[in-house]
Amino acid sequence: MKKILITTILASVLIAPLFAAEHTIDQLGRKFIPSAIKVKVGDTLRLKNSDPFAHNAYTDDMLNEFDTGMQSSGQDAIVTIKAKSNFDIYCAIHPEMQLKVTVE
Ligand SMILES: [Cu+2]
Repeated sequence: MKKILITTILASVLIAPLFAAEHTIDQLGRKFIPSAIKVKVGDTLRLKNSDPFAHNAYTDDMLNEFDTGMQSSGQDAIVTIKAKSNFDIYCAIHPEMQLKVTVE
């Protein structure tokens, strides 16, 4: 039983990246574009910054916690979806910015 479980975990860790998708989100005009996204565990979010000033994306979600730190204009930040949990991403500099993430 333990062997099957380990094999299953190993298989999902090894195979998951093959099916992982990258979703591009722009930060433009103090908005996340799009403002809502559906993703799967293992997918990555590429957060672009097309504004001429910095952003700092983060979430407080316990399972997917991250903080990109100060992200300069033109820089990309990559975030990997770690767990099934619906959460919001905010910008530490612009409180009005919000991105709804649904993990299917
Ligand atoms: Cu911002």
